[in-house]
Amino acid sequence: MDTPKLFDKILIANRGEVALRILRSARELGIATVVVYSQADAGSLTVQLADEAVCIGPAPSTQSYLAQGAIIAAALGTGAQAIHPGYGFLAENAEFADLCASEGIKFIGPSASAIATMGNKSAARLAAVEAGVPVVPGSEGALQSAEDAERFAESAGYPVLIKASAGGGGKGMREVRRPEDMASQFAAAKAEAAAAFGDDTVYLEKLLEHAKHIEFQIICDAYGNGVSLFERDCSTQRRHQKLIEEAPSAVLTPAERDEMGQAGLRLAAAVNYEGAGTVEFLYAGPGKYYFMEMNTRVQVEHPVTEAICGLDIVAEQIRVAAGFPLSVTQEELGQPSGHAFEFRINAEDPRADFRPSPGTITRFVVPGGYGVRVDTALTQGAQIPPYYDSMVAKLIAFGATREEALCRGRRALSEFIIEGVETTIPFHKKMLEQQAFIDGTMTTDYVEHEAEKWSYDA
Ligand code: MV4
Repeated sequence: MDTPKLFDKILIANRGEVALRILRSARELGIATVVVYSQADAGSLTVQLADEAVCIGPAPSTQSYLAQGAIIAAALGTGAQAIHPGYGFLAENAEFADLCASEGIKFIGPSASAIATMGNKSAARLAAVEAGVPVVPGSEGALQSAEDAERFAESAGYPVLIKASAGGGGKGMREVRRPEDMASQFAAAKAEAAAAFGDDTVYLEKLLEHAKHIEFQIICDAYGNGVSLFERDCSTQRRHQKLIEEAPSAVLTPAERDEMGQAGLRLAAAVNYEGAGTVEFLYAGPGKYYFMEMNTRVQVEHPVTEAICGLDIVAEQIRVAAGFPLSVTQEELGQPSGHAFEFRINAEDPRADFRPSPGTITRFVVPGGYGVRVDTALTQGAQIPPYYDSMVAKLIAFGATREEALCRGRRALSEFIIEGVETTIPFHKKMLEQQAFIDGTMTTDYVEHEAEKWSYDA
């Protein structure tokens, strides 16, 4: 192995808190930073802190953060040797990863082929089966007709889920609870997939109800080394939008943790995975875990994993992309240390069906103290534009035990002041009073079945 060398300069192809998060790790590694920004983000903190900033277009994402050509031109024009895509936008776009390679720019992430395989959910499922990773009982490959779907559902038993191969993250999923609904739901699912993804391929799985969403963070280098950075419980979701994540989960035993982590690493090895990735499982009780999807990007919720592992995941991504071996071995990681929660602070109004609440921040007081981290690019007076995702901050509360982390989370939320827009802070405060959350027995259907009825203090 030639002695690897870190990049001199990288371009960050993202915005908001994750762009600032990446910039901070790059700066600590002594790497110069270039950020691209849209006209709507001209006054952002990230633009102010970057070594160089290139305006790549007007506010709409298609004309800015998704504009592959403009981003490549900015990288070539500034001499950036690598691009970190963050999450969302182009982070899981195989075509962009290929374009970077063809332009001699290192894409900080896995290969285009690994991105493409995991982006096709039925191909990902097949890769999991071949890697000996348990999957939910499902149709083998895409379904050709409603009759195929009816035959599978009769054998597996209702309810079932129709899933779009090109979907993911809950997009293009339809529950079918009765045989008489299959034909119409099958046709609707295909039409929806064709319209949303340009690919009408669908497959079927037995619906697993009242399960937890437990995902494993893995990271692999270019030398065949891979480690599991343990799990995150992401079951507190609303309409497939995660709201609270925690690490480690409150339910896995060390044996399950090792077994599921190794399953995730087998899947990564099967696609020659390099970089950070997340393998999602549905967890229905001891020994009952099933592969759902693999995400080939750094995720919003990565800080809770950093807290329990003592590792900077973004710095590790940059180092691995530059040709360094992993900084840590599985033996050195041992078992998780402590417990962490992440509360997603979205500019949404929980009193009004979580509708977006853009506007100007007139007051902004962030919590602090031991075991508290706030990842945000917001400052007082900042504008929250309507063009992008509504998440404006992440509050991470860490403690030696789950109880300590929970208590610290309550205290930090009580200090967090954001005025000028509505936020999800009242939702988080209320969730931390719920016995199901306190007990760690939350499942993916809780929020929609319970929290929808909540009222909030004025
Ligand atoms: C499932 C499932 C239950 N049974 N598949 C949601 C998006 C992607 N991660 C896959 N997801 C699921 N797939 C089977 N066979 C439950 C989920 C799921 C979920 C479903 C409905 C509402 C919220 C959810 C949150 C996480 C996972």
